[in-house]
Amino acid sequence: MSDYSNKPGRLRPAPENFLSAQQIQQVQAGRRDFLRRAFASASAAMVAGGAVNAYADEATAQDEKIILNKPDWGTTLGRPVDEPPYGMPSKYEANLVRRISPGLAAVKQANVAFAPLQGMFGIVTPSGLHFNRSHQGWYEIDPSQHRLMIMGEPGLVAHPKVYSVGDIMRMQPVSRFHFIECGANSAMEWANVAVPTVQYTHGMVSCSEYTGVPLLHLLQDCGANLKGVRFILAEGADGSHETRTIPMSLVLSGEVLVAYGQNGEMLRPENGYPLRLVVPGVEGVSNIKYLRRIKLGTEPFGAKDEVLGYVDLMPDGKLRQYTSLMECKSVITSPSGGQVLLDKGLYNVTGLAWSGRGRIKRVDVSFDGGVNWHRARIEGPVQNKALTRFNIPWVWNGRSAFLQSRAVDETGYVQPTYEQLRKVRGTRSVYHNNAIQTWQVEETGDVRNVQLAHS
Ligand SMILES: Nc1nc2c(c(=O)[nH]1)N[C@H]1C(S)=C(S)[C@@H](COP(=O)(O)O)O[C@H]1N2
Ligand SMILES: [Mo]
Repeated sequence: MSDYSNKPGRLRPAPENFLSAQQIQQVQAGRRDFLRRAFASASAAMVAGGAVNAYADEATAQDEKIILNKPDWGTTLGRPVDEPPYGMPSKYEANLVRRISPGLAAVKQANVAFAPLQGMFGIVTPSGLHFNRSHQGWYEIDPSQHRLMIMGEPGLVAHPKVYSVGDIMRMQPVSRFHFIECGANSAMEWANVAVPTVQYTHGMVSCSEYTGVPLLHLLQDCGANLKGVRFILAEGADGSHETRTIPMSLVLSGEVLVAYGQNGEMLRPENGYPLRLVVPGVEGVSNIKYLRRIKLGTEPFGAKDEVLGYVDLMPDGKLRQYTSLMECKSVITSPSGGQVLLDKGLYNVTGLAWSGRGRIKRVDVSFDGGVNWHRARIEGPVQNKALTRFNIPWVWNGRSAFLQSRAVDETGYVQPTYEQLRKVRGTRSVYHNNAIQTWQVEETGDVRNVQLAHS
């Protein structure tokens, strides 16, 4: 697990992409004057109660040169408006990409590409940056060759049916924002491996606006005996034929979707095009991609990834199974591991919170490892089983600091410390880690992943 040579560099609050190579060199060589002055005036303004000038310094010679310059882009004809026909991010943002964790799986097809949470804003994960966990690689399925079958144990479905993608798109759709988090998100942290960046500690969570049809409506269309069904089995069409049991109560709530839309367009192939099951609040593996079959039944189906995988080894040696709900969790995404605070002064501390039980009620942030807590500002909208963004301003005084966030959901559940979580779950778990994350800001400004003894 040692080769993280592809870890992202100094991102925010030091967005190196916006600095010239010369400026980066200056910073790395310790000549930080151009930023020191900016931050000094910012923190002075904070102390004085917030002057108009708090976030930018007086114009420097370099600023004047830029503002008075007449660059190509201000004096010539730009590019044709239909090139490219499908837009791409700026080439200056090329660092913000999904990354594979070295050593996690022998073959790349069965690995995870983690989402770069450290560089994202708001709550929507751009589709091209959504994490990708595939047990046997992803496929580009021809939608005209894809079908979804709904069937069941004897007596449970009056009219078993096979739907095309077009059939499903004719039905009345709903659009909802939901997170998907792999049950193995933050897995390495159980063993305190301290992987270096938030991309690897928490990058198996993403949030999209999904468009699709409640599975309930499809079951009604098939004349399912809704009172008789207690569990459903969902199966994917890919080589892994991922299968999972889902309690019928979730389906009856109307929340479980057969989705084809993601962030305003069709699902991306990596994320299950042309159909995926969205089971809000439930661990990623239940959100079956390339959905091809739903079977209705009366007992849990005992699939591989609920009996052997995605289970927790408890202190008494028993396996905890069918614990699929993702409990309330949060993480500071910036400043976070691998980033560098270039100098003392004002920073925006930002992060994400979510709960498989509903809406986020509040998020508190600590700068001293959990001794004092400050209520973060929640940036709406706060939605059911969706990522929720929080922000809080902080002036770094140049000394070692321990940054933590702690979320509370609408049920009153409070995100636990590692000490609290290990008391219940022991130390042999891999999955379902929702403990409070600590980032240490060292005196050098480097940010590290640490775990404190009593938090
Ligand atoms: N058909 C199929 N569905 C699947 C998987 C898979 O490999 N095949 N992986 C599961 C797992 S373990 C997770 S965490 C989520 C990941 O969804 P994503 O790749 O869209 O992020 O999909 C789930 N659904
Ligand atoms: Mo997963």
